[in-house]
Amino acid sequence: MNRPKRVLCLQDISCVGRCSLTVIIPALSAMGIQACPLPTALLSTHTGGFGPVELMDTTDLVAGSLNHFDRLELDFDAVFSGYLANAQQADLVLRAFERKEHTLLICDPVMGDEGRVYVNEALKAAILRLVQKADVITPNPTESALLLGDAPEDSPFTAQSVEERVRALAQLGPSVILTGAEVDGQKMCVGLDRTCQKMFTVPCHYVPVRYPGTGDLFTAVLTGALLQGLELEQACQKAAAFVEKGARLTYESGGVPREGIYLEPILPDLLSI
Ligand code: PXL
Repeated sequence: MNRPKRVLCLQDISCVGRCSLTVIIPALSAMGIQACPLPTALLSTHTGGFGPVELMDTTDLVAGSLNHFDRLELDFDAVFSGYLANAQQADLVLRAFERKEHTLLICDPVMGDEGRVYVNEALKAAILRLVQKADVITPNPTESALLLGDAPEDSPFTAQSVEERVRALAQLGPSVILTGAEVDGQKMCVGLDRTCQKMFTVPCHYVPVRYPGTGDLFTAVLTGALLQGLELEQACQKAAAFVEKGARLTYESGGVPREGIYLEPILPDLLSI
């Protein structure tokens, strides 16, 4: 048997609230892929609804660990970055992106949502540098506007305006999946695969509640599916269907939104994805 593929995951650990590494690790493991977590911060909970959090900065750990991996000449099949605590960390991720050729580079440019921005100008500029090196990016509408230097508005799209947005993002370099876009009244992912220049849409049925961590879970399943050899469009379909199922189950079960989606009961689905 070949060794399972492995992904260096640069994200935070939020102890409670099912997001970032606490959903990414189980999802990748269930897909037969080794997740190597390098935490960008340690938090008591995520920042979306539990009040003031306990937070430990781990920038030194990230820097030292990347040096250690260099000394070991470790190879990763993919590097996947998400929540970053500061611009220095984003520049460290850039180093991780530049370590080896033939590594799949996935950047979820975590900067904001629903028109709100979580990052300062320095971190925004550093994330833009990462995006330009990445193979695939998965911004939400707010992040897509920020990446293009626009105001972080989260307004609905038309078929034409969403195509313009995605093509402009692809001009930065990577393949693009714009997540959670409302296009002519329908929520969808809109993608552009740079390898074949094909645009595609994946309609999604949203429940009327926002759960934290759904973007992290989406990009984790997308990464796993790409490493399994699927094309971007098929990988996007798998990831969107899985997150949609989790959100529906949680909504129908009356789950508390800030706790995230009920991942544990549906994790077995990923064994055969
Ligand atoms: O992507 C969800 C997420 C990840 N990490 C932290 C967060 C959140 C959402 O609020 O606060 C620290």
